[in-house]
Amino acid sequence: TDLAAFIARLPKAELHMHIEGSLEPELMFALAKRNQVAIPYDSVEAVRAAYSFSNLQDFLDIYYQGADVLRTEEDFRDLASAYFDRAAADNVAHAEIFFDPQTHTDRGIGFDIVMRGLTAGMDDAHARYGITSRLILCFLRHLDEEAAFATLRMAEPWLHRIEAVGLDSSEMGHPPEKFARVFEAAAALGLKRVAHAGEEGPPDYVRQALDVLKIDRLDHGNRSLEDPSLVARLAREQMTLTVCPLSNLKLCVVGDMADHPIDRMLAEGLRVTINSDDPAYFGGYVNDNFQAAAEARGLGREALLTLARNSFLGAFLPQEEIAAHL
Ligand code: ES4
Ligand code: ZN
Repeated sequence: TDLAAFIARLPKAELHMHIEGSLEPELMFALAKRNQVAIPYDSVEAVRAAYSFSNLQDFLDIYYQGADVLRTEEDFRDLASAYFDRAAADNVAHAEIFFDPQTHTDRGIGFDIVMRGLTAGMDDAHARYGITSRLILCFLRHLDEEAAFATLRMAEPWLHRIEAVGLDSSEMGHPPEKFARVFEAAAALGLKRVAHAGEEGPPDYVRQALDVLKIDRLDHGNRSLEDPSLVARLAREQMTLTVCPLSNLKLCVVGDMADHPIDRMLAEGLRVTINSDDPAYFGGYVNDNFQAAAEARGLGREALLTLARNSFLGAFLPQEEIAAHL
């Protein structure tokens, strides 16, 4: 249709995408074979059939298991390259990619293996497609502060290739303040800061992310809408929210796409963006997320253009590079 063509042609930045969540079942099978790793599925169809979740934790259990096929530098490079092929097809000009080093180092895969593979894929994508990208190192919030500090120490030789730190995994019971000192140390190393907050957690977790972690960008943030004074603050500060419509549907953050608050967020003056989160698990890449939200909420070209412009305004790029995309 007309709108689908408009979405496809819009240049966009993707600001919320977990690289381990872009592992498609076909690549999972290929890597399982290459590395002789057993997986608990006998077909690509069986893998897809297992992707039925009713909350964040159900998803995370399957997602961490899928990542077990990632073993070598080549695996991480292939994973990143597969994502960038899809991103290029969706007219993504810039991507800021989350990775979860603890998911790998806790299995005995070296931090350097992960970094060498992912950065090789990023450099290939720049050469092939002109896509620029950055890495955001996420701490797993269900693990403790000391484990996060150990991960930050492993990152120190790689700071020239890491733009920011983030916080992901199980939100409930793991408030942002648990990582206050880690984020303070990351800031002292010159890293920007983001955090998942208000996906399942309450508005108070969003306030903690702002006030204690001093975040530069808010991942999800949906439940901020329950607190009018918080919404007013996010709008006043022009905080970028990285919203993920298909993720919200699959993880039951919204009951139906028809109830997604994306247009309400725009109407409140929030700087919202649309992103794919874990595209291999949630049923689509960034254009699919634009399309699903646009159809369900009747977004027109003006709203879609605002969402795409917001993605560049919220990017961790120098002002002149941002201006060149607007
Ligand atoms: C995630 Cl959707 C989501 N939330 C929290 N942590 C995550 N890790 C990967 N996807
Ligand atoms: Zn996420």
